[in-house]
Amino acid sequence: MCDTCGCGPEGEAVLRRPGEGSGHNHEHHHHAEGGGHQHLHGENGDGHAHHEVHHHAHEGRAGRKIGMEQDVLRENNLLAERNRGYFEAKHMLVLNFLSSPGSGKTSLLEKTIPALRDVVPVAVIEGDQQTTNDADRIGALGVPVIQVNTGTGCHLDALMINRAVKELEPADNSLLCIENVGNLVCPAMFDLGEALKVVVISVTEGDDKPLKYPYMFHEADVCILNKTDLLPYVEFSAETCRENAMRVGHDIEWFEVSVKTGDGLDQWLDWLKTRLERR
Ligand SMILES: Nc1nc2c(ncn2[C@@H]2O[C@H](COP(=O)(O)OP(=O)(O)OP(=O)(O)O)[C@@H](O)[C@H]2O)c(=O)[nH]1
Ligand SMILES: [Mg+2]
Repeated sequence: MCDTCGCGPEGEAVLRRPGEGSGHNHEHHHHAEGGGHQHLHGENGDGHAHHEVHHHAHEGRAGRKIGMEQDVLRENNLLAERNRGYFEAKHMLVLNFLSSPGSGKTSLLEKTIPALRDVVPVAVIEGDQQTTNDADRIGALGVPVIQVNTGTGCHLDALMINRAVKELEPADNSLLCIENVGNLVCPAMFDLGEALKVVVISVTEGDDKPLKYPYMFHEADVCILNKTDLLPYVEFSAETCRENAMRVGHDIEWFEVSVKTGDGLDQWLDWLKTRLERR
């Protein structure tokens, strides 16, 4: 449950048992009556896992909360469209990089930017809860970069990008890379005005992740499977992961890379160069 973006609206909990559905259909929504909400309680006193669903009828509470979340998203979407108009007017290509923490977003940028900077001007917006670690890494490449620290927030939003872009003043015809906060859930809901969402997943995360986090993979235009150099050491099927990603994001562009060894990076870079030319 995230209080900042209200990504877990109470009363919308979906309760499943093993084998009940694929995880990306939204059957079995248990809507509590009267705008109430549900709690899942864990272990009981004698150590047995004991799940109980309590329905509380706090009149209108969930209703007001969902209303607020819709307002937040509507406001975000309006501002994201303004960002998008600005980017288009400046003939910029804007990519939003998303993943769980540590999948290799910054590492991928460290390889992507040097390969493209002779082709286009590149600028970067880094999103993290704390530290300028990633901005420092990107700054070392000599490209303009702004770090947005979200504090308790778990995602970037369109207003943060709007403000960061005013600071950054990216060049016309440039490539702007936005690295979102490491999180496979909330950032999927927030349009920033980007042209493409690029989700990075690494082989240590499990090949079922696209099914478990379907919103992210549904929203993504591109999926980059990273750390393929580790495939011999983990139980992970790249083919299964690709199939799972295709099930929730039917026309997702799929790349398999090892940022560490450089394997597969040419395909990604060629594709990106083609996108830049088409712009
Ligand atoms: N073995 C291996 N390690 C990698 C690869 N790519 C990145 N890493 C390592 O994975 C770790 C995390 O990489 P980052 O690039 O910081 O990941 P990130 O997605 O930017 O992380 P956050 O910004 O914290 O969400 C680092 O220790 C990298 O060296 C790869 O292809 N293979
Ligand atoms: Mg990073």
